[in-house]
Amino acid sequence: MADSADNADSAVMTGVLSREQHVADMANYLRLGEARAVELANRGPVRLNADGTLHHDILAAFDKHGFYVFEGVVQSAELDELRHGAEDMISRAPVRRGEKVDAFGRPALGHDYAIQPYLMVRPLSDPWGGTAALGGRHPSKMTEPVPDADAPENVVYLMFGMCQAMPAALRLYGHPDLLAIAASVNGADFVPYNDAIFVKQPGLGGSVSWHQDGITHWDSPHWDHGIHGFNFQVQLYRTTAANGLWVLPGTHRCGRVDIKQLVADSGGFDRLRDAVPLLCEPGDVTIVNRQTLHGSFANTSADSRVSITFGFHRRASVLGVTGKLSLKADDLRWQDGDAYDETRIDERSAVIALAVDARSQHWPDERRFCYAPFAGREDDYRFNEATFERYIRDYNTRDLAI
Ligand SMILES: O=C(O)CCC(=O)C(=O)O
Repeated sequence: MADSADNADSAVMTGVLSREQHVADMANYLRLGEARAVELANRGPVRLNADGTLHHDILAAFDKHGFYVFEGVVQSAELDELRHGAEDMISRAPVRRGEKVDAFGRPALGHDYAIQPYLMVRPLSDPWGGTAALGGRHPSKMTEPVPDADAPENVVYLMFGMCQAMPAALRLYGHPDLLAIAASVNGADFVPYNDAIFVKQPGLGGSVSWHQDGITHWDSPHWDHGIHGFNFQVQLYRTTAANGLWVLPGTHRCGRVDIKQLVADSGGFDRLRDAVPLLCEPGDVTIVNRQTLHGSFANTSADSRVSITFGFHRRASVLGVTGKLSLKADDLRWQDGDAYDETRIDERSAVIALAVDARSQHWPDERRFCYAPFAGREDDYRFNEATFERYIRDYNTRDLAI
C-alpha cells in the first residue's frame, strides 16, 4: 500500500496535462457543477429545535440528497486556532515519505505515535484510484496532471490523530452543534468512527478517486441508507469546485454504485455527470452520508483546502461488528479486527466525553453538549493529563471502522 501511488496503473490522463492545462480543461465542468450546487440550495445555518434536535427540514434534505452544507458553524476565534494547529501539524510532516525529519530539520511529528500521523503522496497524484488498495473501493483512476517543476517530491495528503496532536481539534470534536446533529442523525447513543484531515495544498494536493465509504453492511438484511454513518468536514478555508469535495446526490440510497459504469457514461472521464461540489466558506461544515458517492480532483487551483473530517455511527451499526479498516497511515489497508464490544466502544467514545470537557474548559460560556452515554459520569471524564494519557494517547488505534 505504501507504494500504491507509484505502482498504480497509468491511466490515459496520467502525466498528459500540465497543471495549467488541467485548470483550463476543468473550467467548464467546474462552472456547470457550481451552477448545479447553487440550484440545489442544500445549505444553511444549523437550526435546532427547542429540545436540541436538528430541524426536520434539514434532516429531510440530508436524507434526500445524502449531504448538507451547514453555514457559519465555527466562529473566527476558533477558526484561527484550528488554522494555526493544522498549519503547525502540516509543517511538522516528514520532508518526504519515510524521512525522520521535517522540512526544518526537526524530528517529524509522530515518531512516538502508534499510528503514523501522515500519509504523503506525489503532488497531484491519485494514490488509490484503479488500485486494489482499501478493498478496491476506488475502481477508477482520476486525472493526474504534471506538477510544476519546482514541486516537492511528496506532499501531505492526510493527517491522522488530530485529537492527540492538535488541542484545538480535540475541542472541535466536542462542538455542541455538531454533536447535536450527530445525535439527531444517529441517535442519542451515537458512537464515533474515525478522523482524518484532508490537505490539498494549492497546485500540489492529490485527488481522491470516486468511492462510497461503507465496508461491512452492504449485504446486511438490515441495510438502509444510514447504516454506514456519516462524516463531517470542517472547512478551514474557502472551498471551491476546483479544490473541494464533490458528491453525486442521492446515491446513498442506491446500494453499491457501479462506479466504472458511471465513468463510462461520463465519456470515460473522472468528471461525473450530475455531480456537485460542496462550496463552503471558512467555518462552514459539510455532512456527507458515507454511502454517498464522493471524490475530489487534483488541486491544480491556487487555493488551499484543509478539511477536518470526522464521522459518527449509529451504535447498532457497530456493536458486535467486526471492524475492517486498519490504519497505519503509510500502510492503509483492509484487515479484520476483533468484534467491537461495549468496552471498545466506551473507550473510543470517551474521546467525545473528554472533548466536551476540554471545550468547556476553554470556552466556559458556551452551551455544553450532554453526551448521553456518559451522562452522570462527567466527573470521571474531566480533561486533564491523566485522562489524556488514558483515553487520548493513541486513541485512533480504537477507531470504530465499518
Ligand atoms: O475531502 C476529500 O477530498 C475526500 C473525502 C473523503 O473521501 C471522505 O471523507 O471519505
